[in-house]
Order: sequence, then structure tokens, then C-alpha cells
Amino acid sequence: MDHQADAQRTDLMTITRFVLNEQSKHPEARGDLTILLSHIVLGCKFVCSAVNKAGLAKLIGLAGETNVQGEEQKKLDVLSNDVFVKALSSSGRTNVLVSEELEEAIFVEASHRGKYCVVFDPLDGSSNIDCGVSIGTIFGIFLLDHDNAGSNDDVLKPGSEMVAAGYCMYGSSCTLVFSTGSGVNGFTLDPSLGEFILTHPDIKIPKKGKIYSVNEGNAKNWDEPTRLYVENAKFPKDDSSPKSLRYIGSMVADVHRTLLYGGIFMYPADKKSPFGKLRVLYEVFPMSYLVEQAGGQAFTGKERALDLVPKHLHERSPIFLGSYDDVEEIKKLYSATIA
Ligand code: AFP
Repeated sequence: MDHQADAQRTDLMTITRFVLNEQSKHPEARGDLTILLSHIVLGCKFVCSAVNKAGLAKLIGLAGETNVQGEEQKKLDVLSNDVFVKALSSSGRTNVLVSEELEEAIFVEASHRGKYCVVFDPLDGSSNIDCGVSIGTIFGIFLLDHDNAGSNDDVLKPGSEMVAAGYCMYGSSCTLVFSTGSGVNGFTLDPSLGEFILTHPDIKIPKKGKIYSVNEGNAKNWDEPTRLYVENAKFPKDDSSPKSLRYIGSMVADVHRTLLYGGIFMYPADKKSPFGKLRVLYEVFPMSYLVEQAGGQAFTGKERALDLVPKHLHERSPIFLGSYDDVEEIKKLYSATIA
């Protein structure tokens, strides 16, 4: 019997243990972020369980239809939004909440109010739900310097001011990846324990990748730098191999692959959508934060993505993110076009 291997299997780094370890490195910390993260983890577990059951549940009349008790079931994205709004506001640590599902921000009532603002997309990639393809939750966290009633201005700030960000991917396994500003770590949910276990410590994105990821169906409307980048990826001018194309259409899944395997993920501006499609606060910012923390870059076509200052809660921006060298290449193409 291999006792050493057994010992390794029993010494599990759960997400709670990991976050508490991180907290102990900051003697001034009062545990507020730890508590907030544990509420986010709970929300992710809840949504993961709902996503896993959705296909089956639909067969027996649940999820979006009427169940055996005759109750209307909420659609997964509405349910996920409710789960996160409740988990976050009941943490007692939040002040302003911005969700992709809600037009206006939520301002947490005084009795539960804390200093953190959370921007989130409770279930991103919803067009992939019905075919069982990976979807996810994305979140970013800002810290206020006051605990008075918040306002929209508390989140209309550059992404570089976030103190943490992450996503949870509901795929063949449930994976939670997050950063509190000192690297990126990934945890996989062990369904038998109901715990997220550290499986991807200190994720570093490869400096250069072999994959490009973009909705190529929009190519006829692309700008020149994007067109040139993709042409070079497919027909390299040097003797390097062409890149592979991978596109899932769920940002969480496409960014997760990019973080682990390297390459570039792009949602550019085009003639039809001059600001691209993806939302600054709860898609572009959290993913750019993670990619930078993992050693990559995130660029809007004009500037570092985390330097953007959104004017509206649901503002959109073009985004190019991934391996350092690959993003460097698109940056050069943009500066050559402007020059
Ligand atoms: P849905 O939530 O409508 O499926 O959109 C997903 C998403 O916001 C993001 O997760 C994808 O990267 C992107 O849109 C895909 O957009 P296209 O379908 O236009 O390629």
C-alpha cells in the first residue's frame, strides 16, 4: 500500500483552507473578503447543482416548465441571478451589486451593508444551456473606502481597482478559478465531498499559444487589424505552423482553455457592433484581471483593458486577451493602423 500517496489524497487543500491561509498572510485582514468569497462559493455550488439537474429535470417537467406540484420553475439564468443576489446580500459584506440580469444596480440595505461591491454575470453563455455545453458565472470585486450607502459611481471605476475576480465553469467538472491579486488558482468541485479542492495551483498562461478563438462568422464586418491577425494565424508569413481555431461561444469556457493552454481569445468591434459584444464590468474586467494575474495581457484595441473607465453599468467593449506574445501581436497591428 502506498501510504505516501494516501497521505497526499487525504491532505486536501479545500478552498476554505486556501482562502484562510491567504488571509493569515495579511495580519490586518478582518476576514471580510473570506466571508464574501465563501458566499460566492455557496452560490456556485447551488448553480452547479441546478445546471447538472437541468437536462434531467426538463425531462420530468422541471426547469422552465411546471413541476409535479404544479409550481412554475424558474429558468436557469433567472434562478442563478436570484441565488447570487441572495448569497451576496446575506453575506453582510456587500454594498453595491451589479448583475447582468438586472438593469439597475442593487444597493444593499443598511442592516446588511458592507464595503464590497460585486459585479457579476450569474450564468454566462446561456445560449449553450439547452445543448449541455459549458457555461459559467463570472464575478469581480471592488472595495469601497466607506460603508455608507453606495452609488453607481462606486463601480464605474477602472478594472485595475478590483481587489479580486474569478469565474466558475459548469462543464464536465465544476471548476472555480479566482485571484485576489497574488496569482490565479483553480479548484475543482469534488461532488462526493461537496468541497472545491485545489487542482490548478498558481496558473500561468503560456507566453505564446497555438490557438486563436473568435466568432469567425462575423469576419465580413471585422476591422483591418483583426482581419490581418486571423489571416496571419491561418497563413503565417514565417515558417511557423498555422494556429488552431477553437470557439465554444461561452466566454468562461473559452477563457478557461486560453488560461490553461495559451493562445488568444477575441471579441472585436465590428461594423455592426462598434463596441463589440462583451460587457465591461462583469465580463471584460474579471477575465482581464485573471489573465494579467496569470502573466498574460488584455487589450481593447485602444488600451489596456483594465484601464477602461466605464460610464454605464452595462457598457460593452472589444476585447483581445490571452498569451503575452499573442496579444502583443494584435497590439502592434492596431498601432500600425493608427500610425
Ligand atoms: P449568451 O449568454 O447570449 O450565450 O452570450 C455569451 C457571451 O456573452 C459570451 O459568453 C461569449 O463569449 C459570447 O457571448 C459569444 O457571442 P457570439 O455568440 O456572438 O459569438
